[in-house]
Amino acid sequence: MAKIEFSADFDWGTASSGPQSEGSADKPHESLWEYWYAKDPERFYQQVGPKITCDSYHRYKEDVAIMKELGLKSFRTSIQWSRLIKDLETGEPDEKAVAFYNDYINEMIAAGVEPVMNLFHFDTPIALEHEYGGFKNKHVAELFVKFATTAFTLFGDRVKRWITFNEPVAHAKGAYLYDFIYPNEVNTRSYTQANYNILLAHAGSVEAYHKLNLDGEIGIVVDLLPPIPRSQNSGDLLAAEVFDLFTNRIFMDPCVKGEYADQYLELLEKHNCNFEYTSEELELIKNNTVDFIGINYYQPQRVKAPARLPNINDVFMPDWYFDNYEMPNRRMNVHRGWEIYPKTIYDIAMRVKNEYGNIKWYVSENGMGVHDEDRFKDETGMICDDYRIEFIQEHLQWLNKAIQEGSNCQGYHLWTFVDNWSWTNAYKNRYGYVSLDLKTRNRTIKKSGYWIKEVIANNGFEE
Ligand code: BGP
Repeated sequence: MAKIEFSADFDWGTASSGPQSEGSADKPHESLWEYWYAKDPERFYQQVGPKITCDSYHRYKEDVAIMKELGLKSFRTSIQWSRLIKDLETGEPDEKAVAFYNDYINEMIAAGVEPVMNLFHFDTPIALEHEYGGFKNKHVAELFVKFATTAFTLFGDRVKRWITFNEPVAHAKGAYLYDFIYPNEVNTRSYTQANYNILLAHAGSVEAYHKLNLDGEIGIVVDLLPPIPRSQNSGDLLAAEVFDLFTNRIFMDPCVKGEYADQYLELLEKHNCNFEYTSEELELIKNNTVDFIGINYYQPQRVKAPARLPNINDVFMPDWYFDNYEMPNRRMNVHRGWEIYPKTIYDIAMRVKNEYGNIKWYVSENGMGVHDEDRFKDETGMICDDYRIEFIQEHLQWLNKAIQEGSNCQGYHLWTFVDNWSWTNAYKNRYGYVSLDLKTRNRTIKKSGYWIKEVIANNGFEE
């Protein structure tokens, strides 16, 4: 047996988000999710919405105590725009929210858990979606920078790691391209413009943060997914290239290198779906690259050339160029319907090293969602999630290999800490090191929680 060893300062943590863990108590505004659930509960698993979630708004002290017990070094959650900001136009904060986030952050710091604060986890205040069309409108990007500046000013003396957006592409895809997030539009122009405006909001926030001269760093979390083509045929290779442009390089290139890939801009031009921009905005993007990157990884993206060629009258969609490839005999997590393929985490790590200047990065999400985990309880009531331990172990082995080969990866955050509410899937898939009882909202550490405690204490594990 060989030891898979990580450095003593490797950042072992977990990730969640405000809208999935806090609950709605005391919020001055409704988020997109609260509004959408009230309007259309049928779209949510078992018709369960975000009103209570983990109730961390009231129970965060219990969460932090368990983090401390497990030895977890950091925790990413998000500050909800719709909670922190009372006046969305000026960025003036809500007093109750300021007190809550102050206490939450102070509690983490006192427990030796570094707070990693994200500013957007798919949760636009609904008023901004209705009034302006959300991120399709540049004014919303300006309002986001005001919100971010308020957060930096209030908490930047203690929060040393900031994230502007979590998976911006996923949000824009869901809301404006593929109809899985309210307002459920299907429009490639809306998609490219929203992505661009989010990039402006991001770059403006990076600029604002750096101007404040605080002692800390700022980055973004993306789901960088190197696509795996079905074959080396030209159609399959083109599928992979275009997928890569529209989902990975669309944020990685401007956020790390300061500009879009030419191929991406050429494709938009060719299909007449370019976004509106100015040269000053492009300067802002160029001058405000990130200090680090967070990368979420769950499953690989296999692609193939599309089966059907578009009709000349069709409106352009990026997937004119690619279809998902469901490779026969893939190893699956049947609960979530996602493939399990740990090697991709190594490919991601080496891509960051080779194509993105070996920028500092960390695994900001990775995890395994499973149904009905109560089935796996032992006589003490602990959920024995050996499948999760195996899943994490395999990913860590590949990650460790990449670190040995020079990739600048600084940490690993599991999705998630306590089982939380997951958008339209509500509580269907459980991901945590800690389980959540939906009746009492009580927390119980799972076997994987005790396992990671050992890993952290030993800086690794035996293979
Ligand atoms: C990521 C999101 C998280 C979380 C996770 C698990 O993409 O950043 O918010 O939800 O996926 O996915 P799901 O909840 O859909 O099972």
